Amino acid sequence: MFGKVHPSGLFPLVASCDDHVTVDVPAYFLRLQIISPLHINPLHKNALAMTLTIGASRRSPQLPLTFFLVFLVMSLVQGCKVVPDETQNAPNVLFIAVDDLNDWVGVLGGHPNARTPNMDRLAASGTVFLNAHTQAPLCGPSRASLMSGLRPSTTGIYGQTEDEDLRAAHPLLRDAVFLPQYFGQHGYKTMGIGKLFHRHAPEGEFEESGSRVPGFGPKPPERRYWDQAETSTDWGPFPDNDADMPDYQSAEWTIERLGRTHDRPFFLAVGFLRPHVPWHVPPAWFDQHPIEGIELPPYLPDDMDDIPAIGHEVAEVWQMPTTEWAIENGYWPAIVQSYLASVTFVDAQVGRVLDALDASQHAENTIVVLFSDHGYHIGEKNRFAKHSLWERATRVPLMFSGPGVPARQTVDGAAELLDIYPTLLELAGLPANGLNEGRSLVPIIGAPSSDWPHAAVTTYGQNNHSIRSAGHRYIKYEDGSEELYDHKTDPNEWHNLASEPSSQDVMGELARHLPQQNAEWSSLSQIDTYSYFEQQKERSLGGE
Ligand SMILES: [Ca+2]
Repeated sequence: MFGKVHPSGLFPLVASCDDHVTVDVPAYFLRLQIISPLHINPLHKNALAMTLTIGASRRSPQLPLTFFLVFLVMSLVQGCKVVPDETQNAPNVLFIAVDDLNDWVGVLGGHPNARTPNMDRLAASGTVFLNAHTQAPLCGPSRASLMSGLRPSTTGIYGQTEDEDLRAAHPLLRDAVFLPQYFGQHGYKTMGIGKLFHRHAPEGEFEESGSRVPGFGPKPPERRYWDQAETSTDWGPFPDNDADMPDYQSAEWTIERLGRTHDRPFFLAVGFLRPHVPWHVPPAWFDQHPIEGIELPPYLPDDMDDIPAIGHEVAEVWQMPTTEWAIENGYWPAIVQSYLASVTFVDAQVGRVLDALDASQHAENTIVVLFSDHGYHIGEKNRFAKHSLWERATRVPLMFSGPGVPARQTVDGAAELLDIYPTLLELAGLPANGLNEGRSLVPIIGAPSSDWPHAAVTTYGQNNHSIRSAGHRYIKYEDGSEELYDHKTDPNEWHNLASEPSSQDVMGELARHLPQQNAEWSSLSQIDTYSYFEQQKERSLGGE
């Protein structure tokens, strides 16, 4: 377990040393003890002791040699993997990703008809972030960001990127350690199923992969209401049985693994597909949302009139239904019902997994994180889509529970999905990853009412950013156009205040959160159904 290093044996150790390294140069000289930052974490009961014993020859105690040895050992330790203590008190991680789930979750209050008893139960058993936002309003770049710990504006991954292309998409990603693998490198058993990265996960990311059923679940033989090749958007009850849904099967796979005894702590990830389109789930879930009781979300017909021209281009979603169309055809209540039914269905799958965890030997020693990759407009701002820098598309559920996370707690401070990576490391007592651009939320989990001066940044394309603070949303596009919304008086973001003289100070303050870097588009990333993004990528990469 512990490496014993002789000068001649240094090199083999570099690849495999762990939490205790002894360097023993014949005879005498220097004894040095290093307590790494890891041990200061009070949440991790099994503080690791790292002791370096350096001996140098009694016959040759020259100072230069000693310094050389100290330097060598420090370099060695920096490159070490730190393995959790063998007594196995290191907490497990259950990582639950939900696809396209906006804030229509009971505890988040996004819709009066939302019915999510299981996510509400998870929230009550831990800490829920009420002002959490995605880094990109699109699956691929959001997941690439949270898994790599890097902002879209750092990597140029503004659009969809195949899992196997991720490493080649930007030089920083070549040697980056994605979140599951980071746990794997620190002694965890990693297991994952379903949609976790853009499709499932890069090859080899998980020690045990349950893969993903391609697509988004069973569809009726014919499209029912919306037939457009570039989207799976459609709705209504289908199929008859939960067991035919990939999400049900993913829960099953996860439950089986929660029932096992593992020889190491585990990182177990499950990525659910609903409420991603198509909004087809079995009829029983529609029965929980009778159409006559459905409330429509807030809608202002001339809402888009005060948005700058580029704002319309950036948020273009030509293949999706508009709200005007849905109203004209009488479909809006059915769409709302179908989305709500899809949410309640996926909530039940989350519930099955949580029940299995509660019944398992891992119940007391597992950190749970649940999040969605971005939000979704269900008619607000004349659209049924993600693809925007507004609240409906950026706000996400984000909740943690388990060891070190107080129960029945809500946090108002702004959080980003990028924060999941460093937060999980700190909760698990693992060393921080220096490449992470997010921040650990552990301080605010420990003191939710403390001052938290941070804001959440969402990026859509190159140099189009949205900043969400406690009270405002500020958007700045690449051409300098701006939007400002005051959430205290305008939670629906209907009235753009950017042109008012009294807004200038607030906008100046919020602009300080804009990323300093706006990387050029990665050639391996695309949003190719929209002309604005195709043209922006061409401009970015120097083509005309
Ligand atoms: Ca407006």
